[in-house]
Order: sequence, then structure tokens, then C-alpha cells
Amino acid sequence: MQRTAAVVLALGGAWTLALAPAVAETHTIVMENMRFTPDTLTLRRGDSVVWRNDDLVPHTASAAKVFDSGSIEPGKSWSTVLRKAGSVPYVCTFHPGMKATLTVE
Ligand SMILES: [Cu+2]
Repeated sequence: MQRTAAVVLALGGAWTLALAPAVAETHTIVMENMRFTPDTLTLRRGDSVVWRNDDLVPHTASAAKVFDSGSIEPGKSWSTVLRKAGSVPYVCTFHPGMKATLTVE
């Protein structure tokens, strides 16, 4: 909604909205207390996701055949761009109870 409002304001009318390219956004997911927060996130193709590890142990963000961060050390971040639409479940390979899902539209 924020993006839509900004485009309408910038271009002065809804008619131009359909022609305006979507602006890629960056979303941050925090790894803390052995969880991904938020654990569900909807984004658009071309958006970036940053995982930031605020825990005291390493974690990964790993989605089979889509992305794999490798070990993200405490205090570090890792990011990727989601280019294909779909539901993307992912886990931390070190802690299989850490699960989350991205929905790419
Ligand atoms: Cu982990």
C-alpha cells in the first residue's frame, strides 16, 4: 500500500500506475531466540531479503534449490534477491526446528 500511494503521488494519477515499474524493496528478517522473525513474509519478485543474525550462535537460511546462505555468524547478515514467484519454505540447517516461509508474488 505504501508503494502504491507513493507512485500515485509521484505521478499524479491512477492511470499511470499500471505503467509504472514496481520499485524493488528490501525486507529484513531477524534471527533471534532460535526463530526467524517474521516467520512468514510476502514480497514481490525482484525484492531483496536480508537475514540478520542477532543470536549468539550461527544460523543459516536455506531453501532447497532456491537459496542457501551458508553459515551466518552472530552479528552478521546475508541477503538474496527473490526472482521467481511462489511459496518458498526455508529452514536453518543447524536447527531444523527453525522454519519460515517466503511468499513471492
Ligand atoms: Cu539456526
